[in-house]
Amino acid sequence: MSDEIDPQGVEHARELLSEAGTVLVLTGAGISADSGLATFRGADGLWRNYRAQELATPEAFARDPRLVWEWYGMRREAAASCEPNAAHLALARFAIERDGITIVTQNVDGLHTRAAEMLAVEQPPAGEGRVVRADENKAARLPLELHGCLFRVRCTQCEARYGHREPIDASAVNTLPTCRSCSSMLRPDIVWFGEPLGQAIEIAFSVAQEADLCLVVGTSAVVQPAASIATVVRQAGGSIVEVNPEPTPLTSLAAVSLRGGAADVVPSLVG
Ligand code: BV8
Ligand code: ZN
Repeated sequence: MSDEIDPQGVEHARELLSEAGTVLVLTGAGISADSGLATFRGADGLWRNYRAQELATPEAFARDPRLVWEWYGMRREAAASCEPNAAHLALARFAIERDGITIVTQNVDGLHTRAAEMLAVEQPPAGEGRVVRADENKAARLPLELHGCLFRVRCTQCEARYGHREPIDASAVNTLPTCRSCSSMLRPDIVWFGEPLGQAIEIAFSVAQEADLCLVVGTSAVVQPAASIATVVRQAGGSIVEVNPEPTPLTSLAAVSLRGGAADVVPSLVG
């Protein structure tokens, strides 16, 4: 752990985590910064160079699906070439090893899921001649992906929704991916601005009502309704532990706010 992270804060956060029966972990783009992915709103943020309103809305897709797919194609390539970092892995292990842990992410990069999958096949205990899948005993404990996933698509016309990892050819409208069932155009399975979040947010809010602690990692906490998950935990009597190099609107509500990078700090909290 680097020197500037407050050791007393880390100790306090560890105590709160060990006392908590149920923990909701809320993550944002900052947790993937240490894997090399750009965040959205920082100095080098993705949306400094691209105007979100031109790309991450249903109106933008209706106007220019090729341009929107081109942008998502680039982001898929960037995410696919990254690896989960120490924070993703520590959280995946935490969720597998302890009951009562729910990981809720705003990220669409799939790195929490990949971390869980990397831990899902474990070495057999000595003397046992078979591989134990973590999901056979307690968990593959996949995260709740509030804003969707870059590697899933859904149909613009029918109900079809499925995984899609193949490269996107966005050179022309007629090379964009089409639905297996009805041949209509597919779109990224991403929640764009102005769109509802679906069942994941309902589950997240009901977990938040019961959670003893919300561990918030790497989010600017400005996008709603996701940011309210932490305030719901607080209002229901739970506490907030925050990990972020910068202060956020949640900092004043947090019992502990640790200034540091996710990959440095998170393993020291949940390891
Ligand atoms: C809805 C997907 C209703 C696309 C994304 C005015 C006030 C309040 C709300 C609104 C408003 N106007 C409009 C709204 C609502 C709107 C909203 O919240 N807007 C905000 C911007 C004001 N919300 C919506 O539209 C939502 N839908 O409300 O629907 C409805 C109901 C019924 C029926 C119809 C409609 C939909 C929200 C969609 C969110 N989708 N994008 C894509 O990804 O391509 S949001 C986008 O921001 C990202 O996807 C990401 O998930 C999300 C959150 O960002 P963060 O993850 O926090 O990232 P950010 O860059 O901001 O911050 C990074 C942080 O990391 C920083 O704090 C930094 O310090 C830190 N960091 C950096 N390095 C590290 C680090 N931390 C740790 N370690 C490090 N190493
Ligand atoms: Zn279809």
